Amino acid sequence: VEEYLNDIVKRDGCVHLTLIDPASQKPERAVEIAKAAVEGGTDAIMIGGSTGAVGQVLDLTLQLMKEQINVPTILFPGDSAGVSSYADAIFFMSLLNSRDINYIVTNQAMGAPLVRKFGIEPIPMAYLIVEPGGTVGWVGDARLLPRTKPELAAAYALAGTYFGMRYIYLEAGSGADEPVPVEMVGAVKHAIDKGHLIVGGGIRDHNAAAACAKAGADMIVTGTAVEDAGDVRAKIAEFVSAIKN
Ligand code: 1GP
Repeated sequence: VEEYLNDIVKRDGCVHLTLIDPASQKPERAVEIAKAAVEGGTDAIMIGGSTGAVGQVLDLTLQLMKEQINVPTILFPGDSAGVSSYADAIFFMSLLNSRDINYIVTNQAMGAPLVRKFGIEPIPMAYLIVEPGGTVGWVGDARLLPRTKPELAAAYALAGTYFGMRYIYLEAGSGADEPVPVEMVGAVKHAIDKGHLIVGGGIRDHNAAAACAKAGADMIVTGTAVEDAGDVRAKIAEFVSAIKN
C-alpha cells in the first residue's frame, strides 16, 4: 500500500485520501460513501476515528468495503482497539506531541502483535496535531502546535524522520475551522527531505486542498467535507482535480 501511494505521488504529484469514521453511520452507508469516493477518483480509504471506531462496526464496515471497492483500505486508529483484520494497511502512528505516553507508544505496543497476527501492512507515521486540534487533540492530550510556529512543527517532523517514520501527518483536527497554515505545510515539507507529508483537518473545498498541495503536501485527507456532501462523487472529483497535476 505504501508503494502504491508513493507511486501515485510520483505520477500525479498528490494523493487524495477519503477518511470515513465507521462510528458516524451504518456500515452500508459507509460503503456507499466509499464507492462514490472511488468513482470520484480518491486513491484510498482511511478508516478510523477518535471515539467509537472499534469492534463490530469497524469490522463490518471494512468487510463490506473489501467486497465492493478496489482501492486500499488503511486503518487510522484512535488507539489499540482500532486494529481490524479486514484492512489492507494501518497508519502505524505515534502522536509525537502528546503529553500522554499511551498515545506515543503504549497503544502501539498493545496493537503491534495484532498487526502482525492479522498480516496488515504497517506504515510508520509521525502524527502531529496543530491548533485548534479538535476532538483528537483533546482525546490525545496533545500539546497543540501553535499555528504561528511552523518551525516547531518542522522540528517535530524532522525528529519523526530521524526515528525512521516515512510519513508525517499534520492534523488540524476533524472539522477544524481552518486547515493547517500553508506556511507550516511548506516548512515541514522543506524539513523532511524524502518523507511524505499528509495534511488533513478542516479542508472543506478544492481551493484549500490545492493550497495545501501547492505548499508541499504529498497527500490530502478529507473527511467532514465528504460526509456533508450531497453528491460525494462530485465533491471528491473537485478535490482530486484540484490537487493532481
Ligand atoms: C481528521 O484530518 C482528518 O483526522 C480529516 O479532517 O474531517 O476536517 O476533513 P476533516
